[in-house]
Amino acid sequence: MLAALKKVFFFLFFLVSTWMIATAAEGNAGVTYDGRSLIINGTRRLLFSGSIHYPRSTPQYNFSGRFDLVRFIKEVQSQGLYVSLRIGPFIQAEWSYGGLPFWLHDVPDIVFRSDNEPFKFHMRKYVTKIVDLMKSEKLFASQGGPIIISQIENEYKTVEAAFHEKGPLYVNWTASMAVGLQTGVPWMMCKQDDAPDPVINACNGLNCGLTFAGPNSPKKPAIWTENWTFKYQVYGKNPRPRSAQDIAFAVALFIAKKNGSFVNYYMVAFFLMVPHNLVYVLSLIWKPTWGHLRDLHAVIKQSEDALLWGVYSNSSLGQQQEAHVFQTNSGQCVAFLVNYDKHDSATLHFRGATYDLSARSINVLPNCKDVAFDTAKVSAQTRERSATPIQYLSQDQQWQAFADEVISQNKSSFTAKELKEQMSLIKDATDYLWYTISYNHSQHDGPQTLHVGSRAHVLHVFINGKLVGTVHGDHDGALPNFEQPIEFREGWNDISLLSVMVGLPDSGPYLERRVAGLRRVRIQGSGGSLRDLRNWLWHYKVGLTGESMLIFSEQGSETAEWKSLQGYTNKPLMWYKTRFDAPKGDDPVVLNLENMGKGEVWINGESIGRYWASFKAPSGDPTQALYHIPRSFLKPSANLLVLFEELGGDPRSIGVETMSIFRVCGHVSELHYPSVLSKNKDPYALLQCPQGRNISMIEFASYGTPLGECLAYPNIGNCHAPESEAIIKKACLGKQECTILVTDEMFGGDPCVGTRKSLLVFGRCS
Ligand SMILES: *[C@@H]1O[C@H](CO)[C@@H](O)[C@H](O)[C@H]1NC(C)=O
Ligand SMILES: *[C@@H]1O[C@H](CO)[C@@H](O)[C@H](O)[C@H]1NC(C)=O
Ligand SMILES: *[C@@H]1O[C@H](CO)[C@@H](O)[C@H](O)[C@H]1NC(C)=O
Ligand SMILES: CC(=O)N[C@H]1CO[C@H](CO)[C@@H](O)[C@@H]1O
Repeated sequence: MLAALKKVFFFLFFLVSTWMIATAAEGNAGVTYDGRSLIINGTRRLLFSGSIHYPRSTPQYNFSGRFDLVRFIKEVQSQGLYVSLRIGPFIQAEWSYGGLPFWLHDVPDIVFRSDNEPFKFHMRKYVTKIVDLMKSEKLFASQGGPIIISQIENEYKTVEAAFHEKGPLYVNWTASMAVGLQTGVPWMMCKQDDAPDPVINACNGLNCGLTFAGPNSPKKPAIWTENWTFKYQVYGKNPRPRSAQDIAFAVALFIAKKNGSFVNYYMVAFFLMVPHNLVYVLSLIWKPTWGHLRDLHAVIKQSEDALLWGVYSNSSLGQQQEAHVFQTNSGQCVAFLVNYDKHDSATLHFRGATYDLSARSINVLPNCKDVAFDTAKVSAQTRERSATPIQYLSQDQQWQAFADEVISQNKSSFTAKELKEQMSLIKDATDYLWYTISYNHSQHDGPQTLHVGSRAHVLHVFINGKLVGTVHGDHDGALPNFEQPIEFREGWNDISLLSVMVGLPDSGPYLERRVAGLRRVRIQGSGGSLRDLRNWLWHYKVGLTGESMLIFSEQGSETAEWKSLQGYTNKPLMWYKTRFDAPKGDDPVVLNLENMGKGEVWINGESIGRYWASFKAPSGDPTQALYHIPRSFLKPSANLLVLFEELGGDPRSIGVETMSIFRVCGHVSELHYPSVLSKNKDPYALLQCPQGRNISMIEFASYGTPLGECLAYPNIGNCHAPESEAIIKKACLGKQECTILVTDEMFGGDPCVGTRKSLLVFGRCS
């Protein structure tokens, strides 16, 4: 089908897959660039790619064992793919500390990402180490390897002003340090419009076709390093997916208007839970986005010569309409007709012909005459996935429980007469810090109210070992603030405050100065008395008892005294343990944690991430309920599942499920364009079940004016070809895939002359 080579770009932390859209490589090795594109082996190239943060996917790599970067890049190369190495070291990536290791925080006099000697020393050491590692394995394209470009820093411009005169000095230093390493392939900086020569300034964003100011030299190509395919998803918020039409519009506009020649989709892969307070449940492959972009890439590939070697011109075709044209001397021509109008369609006149454009759409004319692709018309199928419960872990006897300790002063590990900053104690090794104190109460004092102000993410308040309240902040910046009347007992009381972080901050200037943990603790009496406890003698303990036992590992779990489940459900600070067999087959495996509170899960000792199902999004659902268990973490049977539940939940509500595509849907009108990858001249709907599954049922089919959409409830409209269902059943039932032309002939004649018709069809896979 797609004749182009498949190429992948790997970004250190960001892996990028691409279809190389190019003619055969020839000439000198190595990579250069000009104002049009990267030049690989002497040839201009149009590139599409997609990112993966490889430590978030499996297998993971450090520089040894699972984190073997060299092995990873060689694997990419063996697949015939290219690599774009985004070295950082700051990568943001919605990752704890933006990818910087926490020990940097403790380097004396350090200021991150500034013209600061200690930071520059460690940055140079790291970047040199990576580059030398790649060079020693001959992995740069200049050495015959797959790495065609590298990136230094990440979106620095967004924080640069905070560093005053040291910002520009740092930018110049990073550029010359990187270039000095002589990789033989170009360097880029994303979101750094003044990237010093010869470093290429690249764009990140949702709409680089509109927002990118362009390369800062006519000798540099337009590169889009992060095209956000999905909006950042955080606990307590609804998911914000991005439509296939919107992404296709943005990509086509970047190529047409900004002369773009390299687009990287951020992200394309399915991830583990990430450490910061957000979740990615993203995988483009089963969405219509995937097929729609594949079709766009194919059209762009057809026009590669005109795009890379043609002369560019543009013209206005109306107030909100434009044409962008690339034409070579030899007559190759591609045109992009753009309608920016978000609400209305437009009729455009271009080179003597008339074109009807939908609202906010781009039509691609690979011969400057016939439309081959419309960003607003998705011919690709929509697939629906669902989770099928395989095993309910609902039996009491399946589970064992271990109660973690509420730390009172005699269990603490050190003391201080102040409220300590949290991150410098937990050092990214745990989320948890205990602050405890003894408080002498006399009934004469009357009712008391406890106030605790925190700059961490969650706070649990225990009085004499009992949980009396939990408060938490949110991604918008709200901080945990506890204020509640407390019934202290006469005499000494233990106040145990468990301060919890959900990962470290991931961005912003002066990350090393950020503070977290408790800031204020006061007890207010009814008579107006106020005790400020900030400088009392505080007792501390870093981390949980279960964590220090490595209770989630096979060995560690044996050292714990597990109890039977009874009496231990819906209690805070509980560890639960069970075993389960891997589901058969190779569908992705997930754990359904919908009814749990907040915590973390380990499978055979590997964390699959934090969960926070009790923090509901406005929709009323947890932001994420299903947690992916990579198959590579599983053995056929008796897999160890350990979870820590912070707030209280019932592990018997947890299920092991598999994800599969159960329904496929096509919604294609007479006006849709067939994919240029197919031989069909007419629009068509393609229904395709995954390998090993067939279309077992047609749930709905109507050619005419059906109501509804894929993913929505369908119904027959005013116009309906009565044979629709029978015809489609005949074409599709029992097959893995079927193609249905969207034409009158296919459906036994025109059911309503003069009306625009479409086909809406839902098939079930089993
Ligand atoms: C690197 O990965 C291996 C597993 O492949 C692991 O044993 C080792 O502890 C890791 N090293 C670090 C520093 O995390
Ligand atoms: C450049 O061409 C040579 C010879 O055809 C080939 O071995 C090499 O892999 C090519 N390099 C890249 C980066 O495509
Ligand atoms: C950075 O380098 C550019 C030349 O690449 C120079 O024009 C500029 O003045 C330098 N900035 C600083 C702050 O040194
Ligand atoms: C690094 C960065 O800014 N990432 C962005 C990636 O894309 C999402 C949207 O998909 C943005 O919200 C992130 O901020």
